[in-house]
Amino acid sequence: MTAAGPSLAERVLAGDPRAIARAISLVEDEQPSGGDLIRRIFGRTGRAHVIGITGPPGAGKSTLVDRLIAEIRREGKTVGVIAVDPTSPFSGGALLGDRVRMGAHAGDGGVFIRSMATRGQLGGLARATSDVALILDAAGKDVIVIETIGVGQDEVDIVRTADLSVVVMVPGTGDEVQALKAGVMEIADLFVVNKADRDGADRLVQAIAANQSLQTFEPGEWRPPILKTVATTGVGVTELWRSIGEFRSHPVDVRRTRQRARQEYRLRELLSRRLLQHLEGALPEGELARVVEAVAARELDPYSAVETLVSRVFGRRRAGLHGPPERP
Ligand SMILES: Nc1nc2c(ncn2[C@@H]2O[C@H](COP(=O)(O)OP(=O)(O)OP(=O)(O)O)[C@@H](O)[C@H]2O)c(=O)[nH]1
Ligand SMILES: [Mg+2]
Repeated sequence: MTAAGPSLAERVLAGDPRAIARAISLVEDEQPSGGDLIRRIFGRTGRAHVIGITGPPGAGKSTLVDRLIAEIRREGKTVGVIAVDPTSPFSGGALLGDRVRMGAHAGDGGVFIRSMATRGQLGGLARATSDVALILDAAGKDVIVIETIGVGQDEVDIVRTADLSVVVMVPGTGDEVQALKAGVMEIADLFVVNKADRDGADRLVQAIAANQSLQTFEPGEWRPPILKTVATTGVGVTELWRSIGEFRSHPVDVRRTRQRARQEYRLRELLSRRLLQHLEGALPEGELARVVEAVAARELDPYSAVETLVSRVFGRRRAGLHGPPERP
């Protein structure tokens, strides 16, 4: 525990932008003081409405977010934006683009924008993003928007931290095929066909609708609407914001179930990381490396390796990972 801990937490809770930025850096760098901070502020979270916006590079997500910020501010609400940067050098221009575009809100104290870089560590970004969302939530932001690129597993994990997920697609890019592959149909609460000023927008809407018709919906269940927007001119953005509001006020159970699922996911994730740390710390020096060698040399299978390692740390009787525990 650092001496700066409590005051930083207090400053975050008071909404101090510099404290928010500092707190975000701590969780981004996976500092222990970051975990300490989350512990202090967690009781004051759960109030913000978290919106995830995902879609392929260049789909117009940032332009759309920029428009949404205006809608949110018009209602007098405050907003925090987390723009998750791509790892791919091909979309490296995105960060600058985001800065330039969202820079229009730079002087507005009710808007906090932060870009986050992917570090290439699996799951690390999803974890950091959900912690950043907690910080912005505790800092009193009414709405939190998380922009992520792509439709891969990392994005799905990030989107899992949101109350509502918007999937943005663009006509004439074969997005519909990619979407079906990556299981985006399951995470979308709202589909946006952006760049509707281009040819093929209606075709894409139909393709999504056709896919949706294969899904079964319970009576009263939310059926993700498919909206068309032109982010550059703002066409359809008011309708999008209204739809987001409708989802929010629709079935209370959906949100509650999702929040519970989100907490469970986080808890399990933190737990497995902690247990792995414990195991690594508890094993004799070089033991893990020796077991890895043995598996690599095909002297030991991975299942037995796990059994051996776990029983060495936690004891034989509690270590039955598969099959019944051995008799003492
Ligand atoms: N014609 C047209 N262009 C658009 C529309 N929306 C965005 N654009 C343009 O598409 C380009 C990419 O927009 P961005 O908002 O940066 O897209 P993004 O999805 O945030 O991009 P990444 O963050 O790099 O994935 C920009 O040149 C925008 O001006 C639209 O509705 N119609
Ligand atoms: Mg962007």
